[in-house]
Amino acid sequence: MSTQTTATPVTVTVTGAAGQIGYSLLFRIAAGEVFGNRPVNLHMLETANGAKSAEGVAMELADCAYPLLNRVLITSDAAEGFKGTNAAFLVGAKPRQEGEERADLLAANGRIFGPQGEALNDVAADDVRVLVVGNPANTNAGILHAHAPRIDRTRITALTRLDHNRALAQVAAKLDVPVDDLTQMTVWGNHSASQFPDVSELQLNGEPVAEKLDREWLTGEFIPRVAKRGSEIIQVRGRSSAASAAYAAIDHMRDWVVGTPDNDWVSVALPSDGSYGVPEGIVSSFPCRCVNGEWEIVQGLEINEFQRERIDASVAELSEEWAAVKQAGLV
Ligand code: NAX
Repeated sequence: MSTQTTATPVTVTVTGAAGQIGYSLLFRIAAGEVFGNRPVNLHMLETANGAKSAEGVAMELADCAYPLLNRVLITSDAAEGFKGTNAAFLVGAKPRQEGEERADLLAANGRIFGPQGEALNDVAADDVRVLVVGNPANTNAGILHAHAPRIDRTRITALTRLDHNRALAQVAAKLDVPVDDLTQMTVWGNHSASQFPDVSELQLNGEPVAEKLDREWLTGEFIPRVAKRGSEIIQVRGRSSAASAAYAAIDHMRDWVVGTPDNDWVSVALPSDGSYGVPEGIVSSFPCRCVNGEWEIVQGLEINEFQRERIDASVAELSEEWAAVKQAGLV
């Protein structure tokens, strides 16, 4: 990296900055965990109600005296928050209320992500990288994509890295091996209970490992445990995953900036180009490599009947969400 590049500040926007994921995420971004030595201009985009709390977080950021933290902006105006942004973490979303239908949730989020997509389209930097964390993350990213035609398909992504990390951790514990020795995990589909964490291509120190994992454990424990881990955390912790979600978001964005290792890939949700039978435009999780700053879906993997069934089930759920969004006139 040249001195010039190192000295140019990167503008990072975090929506939902006053929330619990934001509270873990902002400090790590300011510490240089995503962009290395580049100074950071941090834009905290919150609702009017969340702005005061965001100010408190900004005070704590100041108190850390981060050498790389160049400037902090707090705003409720999307056009201001996304102005010149190089990396946008879209964490703020409308949570599901008790008794609320999924269609209502989709509609409420459509009203957030449509205008945010338009603002990103108008004012973000040309090289913007967008990561949607707020749920329903895949479909929110789809709404954003529909409202931001200037931004390339592969630059609008949703977070399934937490599911990917959870899957790696479960297998590492089962085999009693360091998590770092495992490569080529894949999560397909939606960031929801229908997701398919897939060990078919998983390797342990470069050797296939799927046959060491019995089918009963995979279908009876591993897949449901990873897919429902979010609910398990809520049950035990009393609140939803926050630090692990922030950590995964950092992983996702850092890999996008520095690239993935040659012998590995990660799980990324992005608008489909038709790969693996996922209808074009549906935002699904795929195995992806980052090459020269661009996500590429890993091609040529053989998909057996067991995998096909599970990928199709999750993609069917995504297609239903997308149909509901269209029916509500949100795209
Ligand atoms: P919190 O409720 O703690 O924080 C959300 C924040 O977003 C609040 O401060 C709120 O004021 C703000 N907000 C709401 N609408 C906004 C808007 N239009 N513009 C800017 N800010 C807005 O939630 P938190 O625990 O931080 O979770 C945030 C989102 O992440 C939720 O939608 C949650 O479901 C989702 N998650 C996604 C995960 C993933 O892997 N994709 C895992 C963790 C998490 O469940």
